[in-house]
Amino acid sequence: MTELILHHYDMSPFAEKVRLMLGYKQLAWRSVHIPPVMPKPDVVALTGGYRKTPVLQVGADVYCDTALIARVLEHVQPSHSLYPRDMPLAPLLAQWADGMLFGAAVCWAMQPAGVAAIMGDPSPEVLKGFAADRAAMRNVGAPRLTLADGTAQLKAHMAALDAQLAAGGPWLLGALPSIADFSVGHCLWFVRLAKPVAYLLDDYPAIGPWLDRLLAIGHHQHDAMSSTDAIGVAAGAAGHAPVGVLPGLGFDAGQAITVAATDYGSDAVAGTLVGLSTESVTLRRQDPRAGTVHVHFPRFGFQIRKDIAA
Ligand SMILES: N[C@@H](CCC(=O)N[C@@H](CS)C(=O)NCC(=O)O)C(=O)O
Repeated sequence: MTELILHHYDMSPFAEKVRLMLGYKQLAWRSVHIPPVMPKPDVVALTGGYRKTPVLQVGADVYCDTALIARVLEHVQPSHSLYPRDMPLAPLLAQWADGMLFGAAVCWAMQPAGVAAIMGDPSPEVLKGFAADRAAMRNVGAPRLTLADGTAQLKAHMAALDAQLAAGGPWLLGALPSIADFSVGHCLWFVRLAKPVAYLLDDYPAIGPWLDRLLAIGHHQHDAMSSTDAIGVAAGAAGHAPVGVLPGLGFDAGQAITVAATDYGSDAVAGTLVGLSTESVTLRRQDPRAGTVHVHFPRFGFQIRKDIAA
């Protein structure tokens, strides 16, 4: 099998979600470190404009968003399933965590003392650049969560998660880990990383041991790769993962389309539609360095539009 190449950076919570899923499935991977802020020319060469972290590359197939990356890992290694049969709501709980819980956890963790711990005492210039980058990523008109909003929401979420674990366990939905554990876990990993404000976790006694258990899974075996080499892997790939456009979903194979996230970081990626289902959408695009790339997105949380400019 072609190698799994993860484009990520250390302090990214969503990257930690994928690193832990790779660990759980005992899959070896290549690690490409990417910048945490724009510009990211080597990421964009592969994705066509999507800039969020992480991205999974398999040859000339590029998978955006951890909800889809989780499905790919499940396909590559079905054992240690992220979707146990008796936990059908696990992906929906994961979606909630990746949106609502993540927003509240980041709001709490990114207080000044937390930022200093997470980013290693950044200079005022670095901090200013980071804040400007994240502000530019917010969709026009989307209100920013205040600390008061985020704190109240995080505490309410934590109380519910703590009660759920106390009532059952050892994992969120029962005897086995599921995608929900990894989605909740990366958010609380980030709160822990913000050491001076991580005390919030202490008020929820069932959370600490569960988070210890999850993080003990680790990241399995991984070797560094340069972003230039990763682009070379795409350019040299023999083909792409099979995809097809299902009928009745509003679009036809071969159409010029754009795909963009609907929450934030909504840079549109343009290309030709080659894959569509209720779960995912795939477009084909050409890049001068990466060659013909298939870029895949989940259907949930993304908008497809006919590209009238094409
Ligand atoms: N829904 C996305 C969210 C990814 C996300 O928001 N990642 C953050 C880092 S944890 C990000 O992209 N930040 C801006 C950046 O890295 O450029 C996913 O599941 O992958």
